[in-house]
Amino acid sequence: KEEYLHDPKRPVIYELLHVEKHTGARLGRIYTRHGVVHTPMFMPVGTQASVKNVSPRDLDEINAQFILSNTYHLWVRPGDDLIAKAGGLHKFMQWDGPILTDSGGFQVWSLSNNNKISEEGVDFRNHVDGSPMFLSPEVAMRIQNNLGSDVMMQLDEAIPYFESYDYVKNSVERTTRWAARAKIAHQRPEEQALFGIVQGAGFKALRQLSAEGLVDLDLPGYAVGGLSVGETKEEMNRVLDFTMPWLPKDKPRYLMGVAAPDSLIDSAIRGIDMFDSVLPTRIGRNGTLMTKQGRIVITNGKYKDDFSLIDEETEDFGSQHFTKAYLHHLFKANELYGQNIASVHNLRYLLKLMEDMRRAIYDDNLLDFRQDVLENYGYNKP
Ligand code: PRF
Repeated sequence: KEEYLHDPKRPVIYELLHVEKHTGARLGRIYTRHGVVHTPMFMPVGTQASVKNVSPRDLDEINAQFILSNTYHLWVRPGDDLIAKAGGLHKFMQWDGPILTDSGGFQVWSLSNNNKISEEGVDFRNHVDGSPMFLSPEVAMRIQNNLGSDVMMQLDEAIPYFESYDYVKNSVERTTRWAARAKIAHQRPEEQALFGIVQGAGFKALRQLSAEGLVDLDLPGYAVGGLSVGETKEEMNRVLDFTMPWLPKDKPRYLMGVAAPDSLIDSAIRGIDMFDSVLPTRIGRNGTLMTKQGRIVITNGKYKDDFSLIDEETEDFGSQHFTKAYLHHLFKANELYGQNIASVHNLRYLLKLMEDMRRAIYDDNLLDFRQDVLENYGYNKP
């Protein structure tokens, strides 16, 4: 079916095509003003309006569909006004596919100093020049309206997983009030979709409270936040098991900050449609490659004279043209091109994993696919 779903009042439309027979995995499409994407899908991260070491042309070549960028970083530098003046983030960075921007809720906690949270918002000092800044649900919306992203995230408090019940409850209630304020502050609800973020750490009742509060706001999509922050994989699966039933079936669901191959599959099985993580580009620029046979650390001495291709099974340009010995040399000699080769390779590995996963959902054999990926990637091996 080729027809383009369009509704002038809704910037993002989710179309559910198929639910896998033996799991809850969903095959779907998300229609945005910058194109249609197939789900479940993975978004490469371009924190500062650049996917590190990867050009928009590389992204096209490896079939990246959707990328993520960061409100916090672009606000601190170069400033959302400057990007608005440039004609918006798509034009500024020359990526004309869909862009999702995270709200800053997570980055303020992980990067800045002297954070103080109140009902109004968060006071902090930024990580570039230490100057004081104040981020509120309204400010996060103004910035993202200026950036012009297709999907904007509400400002949330990303709570450490092991906080007390009382702390998490107060925080979740505040995050829901912040979502309501974000919805009111939104300047362009017909052009940019605002997603809510479900928090609640490992508490079943609080995940429910969070999801119900956000679903009442009738937002165009929902994320699950506060996971992949140090809890075990079993805990993450358990939280998804009791959180997903509260989310509407006709809206996209996004698990923030996850890219381990087993977690991508196990979360898709529980009904997640969207993922992002810096993992592939971060480990890539440090010389680690993701392959079907598991991780390769290319700086290891055993690759010094290994003249086999980087990865025969992944179709990015570098993997198909260069030898492991060559890439080993580039990293040893600090040649920056090596970082591009490894980052593009890792992204293509993950995008291919998602393509294969979509095929497995369509064919109703996702559990076999899971087994195959896990065994080959090296999970549960001694
Ligand atoms: N909230 C926001 N961004 C995030 C997270 C979150 O909880 C996470 C958690 N893994 C990653 N990025 N706003």
